[in-house]
Amino acid sequence: MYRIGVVSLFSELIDPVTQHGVVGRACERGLIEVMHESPRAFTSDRYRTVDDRPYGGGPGMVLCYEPMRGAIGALRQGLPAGTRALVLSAQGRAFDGALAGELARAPGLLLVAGRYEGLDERIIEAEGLEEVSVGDYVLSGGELAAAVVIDAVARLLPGVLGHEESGARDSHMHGLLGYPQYTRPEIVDGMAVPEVLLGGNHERIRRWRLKHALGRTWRRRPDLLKARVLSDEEHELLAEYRVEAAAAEPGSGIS
Ligand code: 9D3
Repeated sequence: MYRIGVVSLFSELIDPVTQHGVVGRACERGLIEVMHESPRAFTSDRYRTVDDRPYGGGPGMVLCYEPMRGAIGALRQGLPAGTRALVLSAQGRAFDGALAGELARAPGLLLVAGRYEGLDERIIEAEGLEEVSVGDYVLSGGELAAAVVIDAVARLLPGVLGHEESGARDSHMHGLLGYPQYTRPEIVDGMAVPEVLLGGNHERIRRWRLKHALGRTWRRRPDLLKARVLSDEEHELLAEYRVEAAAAEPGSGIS
């Protein structure tokens, strides 16, 4: 059982990922347990105050140290030794597949989601929280980012994906964007499905899909392609894609 603890003020924003689809089933089957604690439960004043004004002035509010310490401490009780402890933060290192893999290999995971302008820096230090961001855009808090991390990590845990969805199937597509997908009807609004996908030639289909996965990655995410070694076949298929793309380009002389 992989245990995940989440500290947040708005657990309703994280629940959907644990209640539906692949991760929902993994929770039902007891492969994953997600526990939640609110810093609000670790306040003692009559207004249950969790935030206060930033020292030094400026806009917004900061989450107070003590309620966060209480919520983190309570969750740590139920998490195994060696649990990775993250705070979702716009200032963090970028979350990616490699980090998802590391987290899936850890014995457990603690996720702290901030709100307002963030946490008192001392809780990050004292708890040894690793700061992780899910992208270069501004969110209203860490909850949706925590949901992203839970979903990406859960998919990598043993038994969570059936062999139908398992990554092993597309191992040759590793590090590439997905290829185009089609389903019935065969023609819709005058648009046909690529002919190769209709025949049963699995080798031709495999090469077509690999070519288009390479082509899309080359066009949209050249950074991913640079980070990946291409096989001889992949070089050949990408060259083919580029020739065909150039021929299809307006101004290529082909009407
Ligand atoms: C506009 C406020 N910013 C001042 C420069 C700082 C800031 C504070 C709090 C920016 C974002 C947030 C709330 N965001 C998150 O908690 C967050 C986040 C994000 O905004 N983008 C990408 N990943 C993440 S993970 C957590």
